[in-house]
Amino acid sequence: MKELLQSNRPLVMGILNTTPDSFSDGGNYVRKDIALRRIESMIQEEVDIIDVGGESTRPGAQAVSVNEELDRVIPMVEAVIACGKPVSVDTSKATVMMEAINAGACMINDVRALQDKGAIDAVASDPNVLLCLMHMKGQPRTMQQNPQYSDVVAEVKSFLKQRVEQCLEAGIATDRICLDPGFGFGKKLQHNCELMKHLDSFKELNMPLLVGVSRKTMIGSILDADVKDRTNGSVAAAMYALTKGVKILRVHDVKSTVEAVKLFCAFEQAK
Ligand code: 7PJ
Repeated sequence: MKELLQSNRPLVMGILNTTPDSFSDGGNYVRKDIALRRIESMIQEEVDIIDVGGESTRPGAQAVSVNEELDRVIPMVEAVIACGKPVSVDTSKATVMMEAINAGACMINDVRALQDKGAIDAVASDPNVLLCLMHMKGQPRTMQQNPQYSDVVAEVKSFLKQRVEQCLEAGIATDRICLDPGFGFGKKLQHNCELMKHLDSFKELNMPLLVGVSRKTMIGSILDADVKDRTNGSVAAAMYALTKGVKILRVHDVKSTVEAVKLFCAFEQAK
């Protein structure tokens, strides 16, 4: 799957959330049924990779147990693989990483950048699995309580650089890693905007960039728009990120984003 990161066009990563708060009604069967339909529709919309998450990392979210997360995530990993699509797993727990890799996940996407116990070793154990290291300041429950930076771009970059060094020391090859500044994770609007404007400076880290701004508060704040009215803003922000050299877009609205990426590529490929 390493060729995925070497792709010469931008990739669209579709979000598959399996946390109960994202499905308002019903028991397990209904939730799984909805999730399976969502997988199928994303594939029809030409998604490149599906990111399965079982732990809510939104501001204020509570922790989930390993078993609960496994129960949510693994069946979905299996379902995506059965459809023949690459799957990544959004987790910070070493056990979930191991089980996801065993089930065939080709990428681990960790908002805690493999800082939890055993996480680096879990990813290092399979030489083919890809990895996304994301920056977060603080912990989800409290990270939005007045985060402060003297230079947000420098601080995020320096954190990611350190995490990359740890990964390389553990034997993870550079061509397996992509980096993410972590929009909204311990950042105020001004920090998010500054990171967005200076995304091109992350090129100095020599790794593909993944960006997730889809439907986030930063979009809502700028547009004064509810979550359900943030699609256009999310796509616009994603296109701005592409002009800064971003490789992977983590999004809810797959169809709109795939269409926008096609236009972006057509213009970029012109003489
Ligand atoms: C991100 C993520 C992100 C990466 C979430 C949400 C919150 N993983 N997981 N980057 N965000 N790599 O989607 O609103 O920005 S969960």
